[in-house]
This record gives sequence, structure tokens and C-alpha cells, in this order.
Amino acid sequence: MMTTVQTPELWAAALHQAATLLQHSRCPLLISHPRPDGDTVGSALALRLALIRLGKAPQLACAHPLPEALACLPGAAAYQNVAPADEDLDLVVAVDLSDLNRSGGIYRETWRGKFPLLVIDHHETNEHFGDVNLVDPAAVATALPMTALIDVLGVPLDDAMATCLLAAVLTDTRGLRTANTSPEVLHFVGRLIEAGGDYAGVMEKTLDSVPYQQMRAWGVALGNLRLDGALAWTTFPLAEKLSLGIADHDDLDLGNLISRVAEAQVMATFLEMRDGTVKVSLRSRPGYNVAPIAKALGGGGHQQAAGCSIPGTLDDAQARVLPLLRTALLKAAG
Ligand SMILES: [Mn+2]
Repeated sequence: MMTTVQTPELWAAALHQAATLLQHSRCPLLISHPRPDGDTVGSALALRLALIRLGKAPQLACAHPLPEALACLPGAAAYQNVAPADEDLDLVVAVDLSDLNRSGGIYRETWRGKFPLLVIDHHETNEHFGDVNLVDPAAVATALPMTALIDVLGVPLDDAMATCLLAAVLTDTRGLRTANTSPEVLHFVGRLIEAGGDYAGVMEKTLDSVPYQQMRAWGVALGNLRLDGALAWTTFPLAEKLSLGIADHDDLDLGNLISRVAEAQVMATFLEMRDGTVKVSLRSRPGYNVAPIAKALGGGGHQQAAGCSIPGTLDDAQARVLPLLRTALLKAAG
């Protein structure tokens, strides 16, 4: 069902339908996407806490383990890396997933038509693949539609929920630095702090903490950094990953690191994976849109941050992606 949420009426209807699905559920499964980030985890954890307050038994699944920075959030220990048995669930909730491939294999195709699917997200490329789609592309993080839903469910925000939601909004805005950080976002953060959320603790554990091995990996990536006009990119070979003991699901946050090259408008990182593919992260400054390029290559994301996966070597991936980025730069300049 394709629902385009444009008017306040349609948005209110989607909120109501989402709340109804949750109210009728006893044991919903909340799915966070692989390579979990603060938004997919924080938003799912906040909903879990709200549902527990309503006397329900929510479950959490994510294909990959949580990074250290998120593993200490309230309720994070409840994550499983596999889906529960069919008899132990009655609703599936996709949190911060732009499409079902982003479930990382947690979602089973046999669930279609058997369990309702609720999608809560903010990706511009979201395919509205749920029975109910609470998708707000204008939101800086899934945490915002999630909080609107928790409000409709009538659960007041407590300190634990607020801390989870802060982790979501602060990481997706890279510490309130993205162009879409509006007065409403700052009011939202203020509300979370008022509710008892640990703002300083979340900042310190997420944005201000980089594991030692990751920082060494940044050294490799910075060594491979290239700049051509307004295009900056770097590559990360598999051999370097193996010698540093970096897992495939760890993207090293290279996209955000490279996005700070002052001369660049469009940035790309190429990570060689163990399965013979290359993970590509695209970033751009406002005025440039990398989402259509990622989408054309089978991926997805936002205007300023998108990604995709390409089969082949690092050279193959660069040969395919860099010309598209140069064309996008020329188009935007013209
Ligand atoms: Mn997000």
C-alpha cells in the first residue's frame, strides 16, 4: 500500500493506524537495520520501553551486534540477532529501514500476509513497504515520528526513553550539525532533556568516543584520501581491514569523516568487503543530492547521505561511481 504522507490529516491517520496496530499487538518484533546506528537503535529502544509500559512483550532484533557506544543504552541487552519463532510474534515493526532488504535477513518473506507490518522511518527513498507507513521524510531522525507515535499511545516520556531518543536524534544530526537541524529539532531535544534524558552522556559516548582500532583505521583511510575538484574520496582495502581486525559490518564512520574535507562538495568512501563487494557511502554538502545516485546503484538514503553496495573490486566500484558523482557535480554547478 502506497501512502504519501503530505497533509496533516493523512499524517494523523497514519499515526492513528500505527497506534491501533501496536495496541492490538501482544508481542511485536521491532527490527533495527544492520550496521545499526543511533537512530535505528535509540528509536526502537524507546518504543520498546513505551510498549512495556502498556503491558506488552516487545522483542528486538538486529542482524549485527550493537557498537559499544549504543550497547549501554537502556534495554539494549534485549537485542537478538535472529528473529523469534512465528508463534512468538503477532506484529512486525521496521524501525529506520528504507526497504525490507535493510532488515539484514531478519524479516521472513513467509510473514507477508501473516503478520501486519508497520514501517516507522524518515528516509526519502522509503518504499512504503508496510501495511501502515509512518514515514516522514522531513524528519531529521526516525526518533521524531517515533515520539509522535509514543505520544499518541499516551505513554509519557521517562528518562530512559528520552536518553534513547537523544541517542537517535543526536547521532542522525551528527550533534545537531546537519542542515535540517531546525528550531523544532532543538525544541525536541529540549523536551528530551526536560524528560530526564542524559544529553551530555549520550554526546560523550557516541559522537565524542572513537574506538582505538577505528581511529587507526581512519589513519589508513586518510592516507588513501584523494581530491579532484570538488570531489573527495577514499578507499579501504580488505587487507587493511584484516590486519586491523575490522568486521565487515563496521563502516568505521568513514562517510562522516571524509564529509569534512573543506574543498569537497561531494564525498565518497569505498570499503572492500569479505564477500567480494564494495560498500559505498556517499555524502554531499547542501545543494547537492546523492540519494538518486545511490538509488540508481541499488542503494538508498538521503540527499546528503546515501549508500549502496557494488560487486567487484575497489577499482571496479570507483570506475562505476566516480563518473556519476562528477556528472552530478557538473549538473549542480550548471
Ligand atoms: Mn535515521
